[in-house]
Amino acid sequence: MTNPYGLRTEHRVEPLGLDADRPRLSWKLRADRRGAAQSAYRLTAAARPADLDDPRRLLWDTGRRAADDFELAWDGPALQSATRYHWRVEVWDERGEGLSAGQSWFETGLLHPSDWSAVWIARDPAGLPLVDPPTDDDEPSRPALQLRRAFELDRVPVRGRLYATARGVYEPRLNGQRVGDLELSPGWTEYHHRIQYQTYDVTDLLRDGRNVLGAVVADGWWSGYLGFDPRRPAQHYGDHPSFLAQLVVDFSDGSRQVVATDADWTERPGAVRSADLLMGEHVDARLAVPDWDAPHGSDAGFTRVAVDDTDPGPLVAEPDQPIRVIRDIAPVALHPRPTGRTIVDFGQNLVGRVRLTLHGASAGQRITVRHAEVLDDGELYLDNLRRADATDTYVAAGNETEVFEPRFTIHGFRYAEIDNHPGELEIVARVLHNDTPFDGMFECSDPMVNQLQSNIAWGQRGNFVAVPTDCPQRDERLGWLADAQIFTPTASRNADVSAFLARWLRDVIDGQDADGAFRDVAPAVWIAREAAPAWGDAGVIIPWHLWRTYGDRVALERSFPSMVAWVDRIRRHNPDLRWRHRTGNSYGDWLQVDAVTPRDVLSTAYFARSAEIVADAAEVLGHHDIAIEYRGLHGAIRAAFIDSYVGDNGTVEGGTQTAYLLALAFGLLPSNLVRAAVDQLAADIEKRDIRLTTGFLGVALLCPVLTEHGRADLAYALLHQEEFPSWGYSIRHGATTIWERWDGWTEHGGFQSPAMNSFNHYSLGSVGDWLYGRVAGIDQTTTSIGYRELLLRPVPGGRLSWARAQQETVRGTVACGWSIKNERITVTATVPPGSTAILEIPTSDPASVTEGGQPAAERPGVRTVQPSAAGATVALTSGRYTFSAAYQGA
Ligand code: RAM
Repeated sequence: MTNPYGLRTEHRVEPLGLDADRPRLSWKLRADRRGAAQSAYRLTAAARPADLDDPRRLLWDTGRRAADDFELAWDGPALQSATRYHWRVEVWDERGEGLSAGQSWFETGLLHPSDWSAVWIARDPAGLPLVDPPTDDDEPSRPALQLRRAFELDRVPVRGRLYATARGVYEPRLNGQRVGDLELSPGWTEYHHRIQYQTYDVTDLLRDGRNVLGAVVADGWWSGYLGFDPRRPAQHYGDHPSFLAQLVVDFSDGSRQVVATDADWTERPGAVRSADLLMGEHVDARLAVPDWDAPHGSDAGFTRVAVDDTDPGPLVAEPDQPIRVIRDIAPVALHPRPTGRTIVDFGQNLVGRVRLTLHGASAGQRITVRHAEVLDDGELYLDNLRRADATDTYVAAGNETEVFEPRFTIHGFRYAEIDNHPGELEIVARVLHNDTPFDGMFECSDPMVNQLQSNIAWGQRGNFVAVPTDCPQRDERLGWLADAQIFTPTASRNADVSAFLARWLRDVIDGQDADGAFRDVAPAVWIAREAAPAWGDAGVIIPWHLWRTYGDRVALERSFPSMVAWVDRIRRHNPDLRWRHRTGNSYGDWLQVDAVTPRDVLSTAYFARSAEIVADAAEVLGHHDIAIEYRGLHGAIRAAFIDSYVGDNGTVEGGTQTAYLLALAFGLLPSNLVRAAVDQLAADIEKRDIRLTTGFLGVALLCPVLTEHGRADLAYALLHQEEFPSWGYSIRHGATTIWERWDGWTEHGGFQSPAMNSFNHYSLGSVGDWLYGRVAGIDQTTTSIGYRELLLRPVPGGRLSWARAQQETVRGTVACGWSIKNERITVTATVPPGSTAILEIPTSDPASVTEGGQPAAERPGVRTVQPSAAGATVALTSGRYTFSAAYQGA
């Protein structure tokens, strides 16, 4: 076995500025032999790396513990603010052999309100009008804040940390340089409850003598346009941005100097004349203030800031991976258009912005960048952006080379139209999102299916920005709950979204009202109505998924009271257990085609599902009485469902695909009617010539339910379908992301209504979970947590000759794949140390199964080989395996 790897604290690698009381330390294992497992571990922590080798200097030592845990919450001495802790994990394998250790660290942020001396600072309204006079006649502007503060250090420090945040979005500066690489900080949270601060290591930017700390601050989510609310400055949080920061400088003799935002800061607008997430950014380079943040710069033209020295409010450390520029994309084509415009095609619908390098622009030359997802007759199709202008403009200073890259806005686009650029176009698209590690992989022999997987992953990249959004381009970009819950299983295959979703769940909880209703969106902004069925249920479903997938008990515990309150509320308002009252803006199976699933069938099914999850969660958390109560409630709702909506012959009220899917997936049918219901479902798909009718909610269940009930043939037929409506239809028509609607564009109808037609909405991409789970075969048993007991069940089918997937789980790497050639199937599996697996091998002859060329039953790590419905089922210990077996086709 090799060393422990993937050491993380609170699901992050070496996080700077944590404020969890008892951060969770975790590790993974990898092995080069079979049957490897951890039999014991020891965690130690110290103030310095070298101290980890000296038992007298340890801050914490668990001693050797016989357990196969892969995570432990800090149980050493109470953590101090602004302190780095180094930790080490030693592991013993199942033979009792000690393995070399893994080492990591985390650093705390400011843990106590009394650690903060900083106050909020903003533009002084008396000094400069909030809305600046136009710089050009037609140029209304609302300049970003440019804040500065000079200070002296009388020697070179050993350590510098900047703790900063904004009511708005900000970029910190120190001595003429940008600090860090974070974008759109502090992100978006329910600001009245939590504003996240970021921690930066600025040691190397500090110098002996004069220093200047600064920041540029724009409206962002705090005071910019939000969603489709036309008000601006939006009335949701505040009407102007402000900034708060504390720089802590430590010297070798133990002394400390603190520079915090206070009345001594000054402000003067610079080149950023306005910046809004939805509308775009306007930069006038002629108005840049040279060297304003350089050590030799001055306060000339700067005015004193306004100070808000009331309690700074709910400052919390950013708990998840921040937004960053993740990659750059070069254009695939340039299309010259009339009147000097060029439309740039990046070949991929993406989220971020462009960087333009301009050569020889004249002073005052105005360059405009507009963005669109699709073209209409060779020109940008802008109607579906609704009120989002998504337009960036740059007025050149007249230097030989100038670079324009907006910093406080973000767009969803594949095409950018550049108007009036000088000379040759030098342009790149910069892709931004929360830096959740994309360590999942799915691929197969079919290019269209691979394109589907790519479209799904790009939808995730584009919409896991600050919060899980519905779409990234129009005037919406809200954290819609149903979209998030339906996509969470897929998202957690593609990437480690544990910290991101656990953080967002706090916003979901914060939005819950006194009656127990979650909201349709989180942060709740102005859409304050009670959540609809399947929307509010996200508050129950996602914490449960984070527990199952990542073993995140903390998130489950935190959500548990609100999960109970949500289910209680439905029960209270619907004593007959059919969820027909208090259904909010009941959306049904949103954006279904050619079918209408009765709303109460859908809502009652979700009511049952949520009650069941509450019972399961109560059991996990040791609340046995609650578990019994909600188990009973679930049974009663199920009985009510059957009574009201299920016919004797297995029909489900409404007769739609989604009605059957909900009943089957959520286990709501008497077992003797399951077969009949599957047949009805299949008949509906077949009578439509293999077409789906499902909307956001049904689509996630479609292929999994068909596969589970012996109709993988239909699931594959739908996967390969290229006629409308299907995933293939959008791909055949050039989709590089998942469309909001099956009919976003059709040959017969052209574009759907621009009132609601996003080309980058991930909900219909929830089929990704099935690609990993059944096409490639990676899953876990219903009782397994964090992939401890794998259930590997690849189901070959359709026109695929091979498929494979890999995931980084909390315990290590899991992989599964298969390929078929010459009437033999090869199945590969990777099981991480400490995990076990049940692997189903689809074979026509269980006796033909070999592993590594020998009869499987005799191979190390293979515990049993048994004939089964799938063909053969083998039980495995950890390790890597390659099986081969006869294959006759489905
Ligand atoms: C749309 C959103 C979202 C959906 C709601 C009901 O406006 O885009 O996807 O959840 O409506």
